[in-house]
Amino acid sequence: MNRAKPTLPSGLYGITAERLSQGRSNLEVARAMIDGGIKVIQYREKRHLKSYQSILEECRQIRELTRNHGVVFIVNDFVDIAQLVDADGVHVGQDDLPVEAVRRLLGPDKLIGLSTHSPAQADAAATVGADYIGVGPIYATQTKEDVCAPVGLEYLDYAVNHSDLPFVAIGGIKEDTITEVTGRGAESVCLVSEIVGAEDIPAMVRTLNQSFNQ
Ligand code: 3NM
Repeated sequence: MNRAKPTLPSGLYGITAERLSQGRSNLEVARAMIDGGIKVIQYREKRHLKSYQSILEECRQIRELTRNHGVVFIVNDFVDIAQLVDADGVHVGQDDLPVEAVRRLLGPDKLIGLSTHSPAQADAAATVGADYIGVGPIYATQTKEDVCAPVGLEYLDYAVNHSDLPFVAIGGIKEDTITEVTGRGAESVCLVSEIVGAEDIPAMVRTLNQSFNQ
């Protein structure tokens, strides 16, 4: 088994969000995203919405699926679950466990992503040892409960020109706006509700992925 540290794949970055998934399970959504050709999936659920045991079981199944398809698997926030299922990495927010602490738990060979919302946070992320950053929210979003006001395309421009780390643009991006984001130089883009809520997820992923070639 290849245990080398993965890098952030370019292209679309998928995140689970069961309450927006039109009755489909996270596993079904993950499978559909992979059918569409997605190369990285983050498991993201709030703990109060399901038991920790069922979160572990879902992550175990998605880990197996992603491994079988060579897809990078990241767990949002739950470092213990990421370790238990041997995920490729963990994504944390500014108020979650600090990156240094997550690194101590995961070791050097796992990916650590950090959400950032300003140029200062982007600059700090490299010094604390994050492997990649989230840059957002680019536009207004209802998907993340406690997120700050949109940072707009200005922060994206900063990341394109100055980020020392690979980054994924996120927040309120839709099918009709993704080219504004890719056109400015974002090589990795995350759309949550637009993908998990799509009637035909593989078709949506294929359509969105074409934006990177325009
Ligand atoms: N993180 P949608 S915005 C999970 O800005 C997440 O850090 C954000 O969902 C950030 O594509 C966000 O449905 C939700 O707007 C993005």
